Amino acid sequence: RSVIVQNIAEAERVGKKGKPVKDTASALPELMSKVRSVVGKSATSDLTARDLYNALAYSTRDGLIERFNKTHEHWAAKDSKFVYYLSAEFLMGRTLTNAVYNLGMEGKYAEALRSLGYDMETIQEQERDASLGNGGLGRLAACFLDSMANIDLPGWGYGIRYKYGMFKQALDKGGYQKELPDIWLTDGNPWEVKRSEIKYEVCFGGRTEKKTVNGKEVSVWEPNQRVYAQAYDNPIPGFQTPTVGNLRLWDALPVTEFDLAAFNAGDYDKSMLEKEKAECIVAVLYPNDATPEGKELRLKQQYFFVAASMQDVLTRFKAKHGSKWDLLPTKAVFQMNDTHPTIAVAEAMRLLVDVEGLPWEQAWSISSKMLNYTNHTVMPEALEKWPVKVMAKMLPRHMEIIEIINEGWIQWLQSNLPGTAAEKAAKVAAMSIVHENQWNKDELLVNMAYLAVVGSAHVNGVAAIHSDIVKNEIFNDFYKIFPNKFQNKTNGVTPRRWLAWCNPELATLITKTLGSDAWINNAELLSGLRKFASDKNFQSQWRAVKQQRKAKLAAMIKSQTGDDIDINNMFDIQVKRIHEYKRQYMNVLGIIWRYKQLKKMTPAERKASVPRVCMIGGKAASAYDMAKRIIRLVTAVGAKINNDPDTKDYLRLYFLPDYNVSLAEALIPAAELSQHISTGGTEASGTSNMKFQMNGCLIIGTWDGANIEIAEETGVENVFVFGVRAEEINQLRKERANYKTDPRFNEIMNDIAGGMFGDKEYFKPLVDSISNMKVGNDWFLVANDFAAYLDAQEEVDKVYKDPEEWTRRSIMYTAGSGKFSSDRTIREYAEDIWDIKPERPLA
Ligand code: B1H
Repeated sequence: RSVIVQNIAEAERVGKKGKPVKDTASALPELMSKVRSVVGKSATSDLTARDLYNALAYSTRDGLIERFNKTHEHWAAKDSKFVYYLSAEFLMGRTLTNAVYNLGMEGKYAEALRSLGYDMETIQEQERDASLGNGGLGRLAACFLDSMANIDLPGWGYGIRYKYGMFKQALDKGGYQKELPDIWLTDGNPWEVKRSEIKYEVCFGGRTEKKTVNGKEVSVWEPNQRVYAQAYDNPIPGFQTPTVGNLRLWDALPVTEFDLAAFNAGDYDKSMLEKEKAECIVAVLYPNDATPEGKELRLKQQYFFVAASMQDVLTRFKAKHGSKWDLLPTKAVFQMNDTHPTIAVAEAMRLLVDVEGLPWEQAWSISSKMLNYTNHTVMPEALEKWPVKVMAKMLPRHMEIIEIINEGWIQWLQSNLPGTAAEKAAKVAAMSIVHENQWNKDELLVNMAYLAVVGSAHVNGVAAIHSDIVKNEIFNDFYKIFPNKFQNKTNGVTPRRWLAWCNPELATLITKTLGSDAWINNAELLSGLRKFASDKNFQSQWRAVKQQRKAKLAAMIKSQTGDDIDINNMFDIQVKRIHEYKRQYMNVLGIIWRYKQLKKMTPAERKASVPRVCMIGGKAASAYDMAKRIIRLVTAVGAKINNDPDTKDYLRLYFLPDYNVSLAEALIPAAELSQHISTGGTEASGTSNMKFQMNGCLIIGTWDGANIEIAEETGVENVFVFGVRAEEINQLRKERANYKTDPRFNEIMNDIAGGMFGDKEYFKPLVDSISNMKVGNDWFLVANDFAAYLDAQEEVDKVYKDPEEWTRRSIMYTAGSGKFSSDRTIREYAEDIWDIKPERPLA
């Protein structure tokens, strides 16, 4: 490479092969100028891929910032209404390729890189994922930002600039999950812009004191900790539009950086104490998915970013509109991503009443018009509840405000609920924002979801079935009182990252077939593929693309494991956070059954079977013991079957470590079958199901979350649907102590318990959790659904033996995926909840 690099001066002048460069003429000098100014090397020294990544990133950043400024000047001039998406998580993944493609600069840079002996893919590998999220909820926030910019919707994301994101997952020698810190910022982050002048004070702790101000008794908060929130902006480019949106993340800084007096007195620890305490707040993302963590530091994080974001919005509002506070809801709306930012309800009241001096009623009317809440999980135990004691200690004024809100709410209920006094009392107790802990009568809790429902203009679920559960079960009492408050907004994913950029091979074929690339911004146009679904010639091109992507993935697995994988075998993938409700366990049991069948077959019978390469990936929360045992079961079963000479040509199982956004971008285009097999009524939506669908991957799944709508769009007959439905599970749970389990299921339980895969002591709790049918066991009905699952898998094999039928279905999936573009989702939010219109800046 150094030979090539020494020719840079020459390449800059004439380009590759001595031909004068046109497009590259502008990119190469630009890159080389960044090599000098940012990387600090001269053009003739040895350039590494990392150097070129930095040069490319900073060059791209220039383009982003220029458009960012134009967009925001335009929106400011128009005084556009903004949406602020408050989220504790933004799972952004890598930025480089997405930015280069969205800005339409790929040709220019690809050519320049080629002349230096590199390609985009190698350079992109240099970037670490920004993993500031757990799973679906955080990635949804990232897709939403992409779509907001893409449809020119004035809006920002607001979150936390965690120093350590989602942990890096490795496997130790024994095949158990090992968690390593995600140190993502050490090499610098070219994609953020520090806004040194944008800094707010955020306070914690202390107490409140009653004082008389202007003849009125008021409660004054005297906190005992203060930190600064420091803004960092992350530009978000749209595609084929000049709009560049923003994700503003907050870092925490000490008010006093360094205590010189303490240092001089020899107390070195104390001299740094304040800095450490501030940094602690934003140090790390809590790695729990779909269940909240009730730790004090978590509440501190939540309040920290909410308080900074709201002050920021109010500061800008005041600069424009002074104290015309009634205008605020016409200029700003907030979307609360799950309960994590719902302290916003109390913070809005504190800012408007305590800081701006508005009467309570006026403040409430403003606040409850501009806040909205999205629920993402149906499991009641997953709704955040903070002990009153914790809240009162950390945020004493907010606790008072919540009590005032609750008193008003209870009074309102008393005078508006129908029924006898006793009936009313029962309802009031059930709907109170502050209530007893059902497991500990001595403890009072603040129910953050109830606070959000009472304090919001709109509440929504994330898929049709989920929104029904939100209305009819979780918040049914509230729904009966405010039926119009509740909506559905089925999730979506960005077709830029999740089809066009991650699967350029398929994108090229689609564009060629549809005659234009307009589908990238108008995914409904993908339905135009339906008429080619049975076209033999098109089918063979479609299959060739899949084979290409399978080969790429096989090469990756070969480099990691040394194993050769036959790309004519079916690629069967399940990737998502490890959870009992998602039932990775059932997938493994199915693989064990397949293995046992293969073992019994003659070589000729095996040859006639459908060979599969099964892949499972996902992280287990560090404290989620069962999930970790499931991972170990995957690695143990994989170790056995991948090394069995009788079966290894017909069945493999790989656990893919460190599932993250970038790995998903490599896996999803290569998948032929993907599994979305949660117990009916437990997965709110799922979003990877949409990404697989877009990439023409068939689905085996339960009638749950967005699977239902995906099946409707794809054609139910094209999806492998099985298992109990949401409406049946309550009854089945009651009966499960009595039901007869399938003999195949019992046999496998005995195999695991008997040590067929080693580690039998370690697997015992796993076996016990679903095989001893007693009350409380097998909550997610693995035993009950197992037979139906095996039947559905048999149907999968049957269809796979008919490549034309399989390919026809595959095309129908992509053709039916238009609805699941997050552009559609965001348009619905904009129209039905936010009341915001697109506003495109001039190019
Ligand atoms: C989802 C979460 C979640 N639902 C608590 N709930 C968390 C809850 O750190 N915490 O405390 C983190 C995450 N995440 C997911 O949201 C659902 O399980 C998916 O079904 C859904 O597709 C996704 C996006 O709506």
